[in-house]
Amino acid sequence: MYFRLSHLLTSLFIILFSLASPSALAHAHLKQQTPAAESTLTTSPKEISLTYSEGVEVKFSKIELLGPNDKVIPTDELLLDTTNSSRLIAPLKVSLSTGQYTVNWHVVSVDGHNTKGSFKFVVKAD
Ligand SMILES: [Cu+2]
Repeated sequence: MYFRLSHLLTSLFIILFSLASPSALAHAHLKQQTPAAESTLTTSPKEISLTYSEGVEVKFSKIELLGPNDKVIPTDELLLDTTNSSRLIAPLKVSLSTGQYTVNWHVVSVDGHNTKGSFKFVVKAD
């Protein structure tokens, strides 16, 4: 009986420890984006904005915008929102014409962990 109980306690400790591990909690997950994923816009956006669950390091983060035929669309220097260290802004240099666009992002959160992802949106600017 004693052996079984100690075995159970050890398992419980391992489970609690892995749940409480900061590395499992502190990654920057994308919470909100503008334009919204899978949305269709009738006018070109002025910027791409991404809001994360954690503060991010703008110097080590990247937003890439691809247009129709995977053509790279130039964006201005990536900015951190001055009032929200979890929000990145990529101002657009050009007006987006009709087509499908892909945003590929890669960020480093303030705890040094990397996360990445991508989403698409459509512009129908007729
Ligand atoms: Cu992390």
